[in-house]
Parts: sequence; C-alpha cells; structure tokens
Amino acid sequence: MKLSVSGRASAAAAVAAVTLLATGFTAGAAPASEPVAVTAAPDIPVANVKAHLTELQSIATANGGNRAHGRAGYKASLDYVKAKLDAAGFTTTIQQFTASSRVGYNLIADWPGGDTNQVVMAGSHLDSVSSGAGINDNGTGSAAVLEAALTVARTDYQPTKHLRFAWWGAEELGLVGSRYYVNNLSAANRARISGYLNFDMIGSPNPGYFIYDDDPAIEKTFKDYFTGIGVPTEIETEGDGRSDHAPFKSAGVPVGGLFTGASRAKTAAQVAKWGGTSGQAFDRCYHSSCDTTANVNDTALNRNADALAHAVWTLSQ
Ligand code: DTR
Ligand code: ZN
Ligand code: ZN
Repeated sequence: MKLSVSGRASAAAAVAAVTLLATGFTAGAAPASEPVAVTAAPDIPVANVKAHLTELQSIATANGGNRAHGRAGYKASLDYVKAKLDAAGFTTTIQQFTASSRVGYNLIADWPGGDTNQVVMAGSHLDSVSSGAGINDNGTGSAAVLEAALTVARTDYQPTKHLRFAWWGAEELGLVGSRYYVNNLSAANRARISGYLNFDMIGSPNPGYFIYDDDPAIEKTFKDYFTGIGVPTEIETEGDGRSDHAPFKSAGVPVGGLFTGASRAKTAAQVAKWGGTSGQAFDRCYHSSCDTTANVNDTALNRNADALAHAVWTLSQ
C-alpha cells in the first residue's frame, strides 16, 4: 500500500495520514481498496508572509498612507501581488469595476491544471480603509493567500481539483469586489466552485483563533489542523456577512475561513486559552492609522498561514 506524505508534514496532516493508514485495515476484513496518496501541505514560512507585509507597508507609506479603493496605494498593491504571481507561472486576470465613482480591481490567479469542474478558491480583500495602511486588515490575509499560492508554484503542487486564488477590491465599501465577481459568474461557472475560503484579519495583535462555521466540511478541515497543533478555537460569530465569503455563500457556494478578531474585547476566558490581554480589543488598531506592520502577532499569522495551506491542500486532492 502506497502512502506518501510529501513536503513538510504538519502535525494534522500526519494525523490524517495515520488515520488513513488505520482505516485502511480492519482486523479480519479484506484490505480496503488502495488508499490514495495524501500530500501534506508544506510549511508556509512566516518570514515570507511578513516580507509581503513590509512591501504593502512601503506601498502605503509611498501613497498617502493607505491602500484604499480607488487610490494609488491599492493599484500599487495589486501590481505587486500580480507581478509575483505572473513570475511564478499563474494565469492572472484583472477584473475592473466602478464603486463610488472610482475604478476598482479584483485580481484572480488560476494555477494551471486540475479539474476545472471542481475549483477550490482561496481569497482575501486587498484594500485598506482610507485611514491607514491596513496591514492586519487585510494585509495579513492577502499576504498569506499570496504566499500559499507561491508555495503551490514553488513545490509544483498538482492537485486533482483546480486551484484559484483571489484578491478583492473595495471590500471596505461593502464587499463590492467579491460581489461583482460572484454576480458576473455564469451559473455553470458558479456551480464549478466547490468551495471558497476567506481570510480577512488573521494576524490580530491580541489574537483569538476563530473558524467560520458556515460549511461543516471546511470548518472541520480547519478544526483538525488546529487540533493537530494543540491550539483551541472558537466559532466565528462577529462577522456573519461581514466579509468576502458572504456573496459566495449567498450564491450557494460552500464557504469557510479564519479570523483573529477585530474591535470586540477579548474575555478573561479567552485569555485563559489563548493568552493576551483581557478586556482589550483583539485589534485595537482596527480601521485606524496604527494598523501598520507593528500591529501583527507573528504567532497568529504563522499558525493561520499554515492552516490556510492545510485547507487548500486537503480540499483540493
Ligand atoms: N469586515 C471586516 C472585518 C471583520 C469584522 N468581523 C469579521 C468577521 C469575519 C471576517 C472579517 C470580519 C473588515 O473590516 O474588513
Ligand atoms: Zn476592514
Ligand atoms: Zn477586512
């Protein structure tokens, strides 16, 4: 029986592999059919994710202090992400739309190969509010999705399903870019999306570990990862409908995602499981000018970037 766990096996993937091995043989019964190889997600180097955040900070600093929709800082952010993806071999598409009388852009990156009737998507909004650089909200999600995509290319991962990554514009205006994308999908193309994973604020300085509870299978994929690394999680309750997964969910696409918290205060019970500061917001720089590279918890960013990769690899095989 061939069972390979290639790449740097995460604890959860190793558990999954062992589970597969265990379920392959039931005492006294004929061996189950040959299990498929389980490819574990590689580790996502948090230093690489942080390098993208440094670049996004530089872009904001050079463009009036923000990366907001319709401003030069957003387009410069998009150009940075697109250049990395083009160089890595992705097929990129820029989708243009108008919101508040300003031109906005979505960036879609398809990894060539896989069954295009089964598309696994991972996305994040790339825009900030106009009051700041938007590094936690949402440079963290954008940088982690970018580094996961670059890791797909770097390892030449060839999954059964087709992989698509997205960076949305004008989320802060009300999910405008992601809604424009979903509304402009044909019914056939919408039905081809087997799941959409959303990452919006995944490095909050006083972090919680929240998992969206929309699609049970996607939720379990994330839950298994965090269980595998011994980190407790909670169901995300602050944001139903408040980020880019909402248009996909409204269109019937299975969705899930991760979140480390915004302006709500962390409770004493949450401090007992996660550490941090009780009575203080998960991100006290939410939508503020202090949302800079200093406003990120590296441990939370690292864990969530690896959980993101685990879900992309697991759900695409
Ligand atoms: N709407 C997001 C921040 C946000 C607030 N609650 C949640 C829950 C889940 C994801 C994101 C959020 C923003 O300001 O970009
Ligand atoms: Zn925001
Ligand atoms: Zn956000």
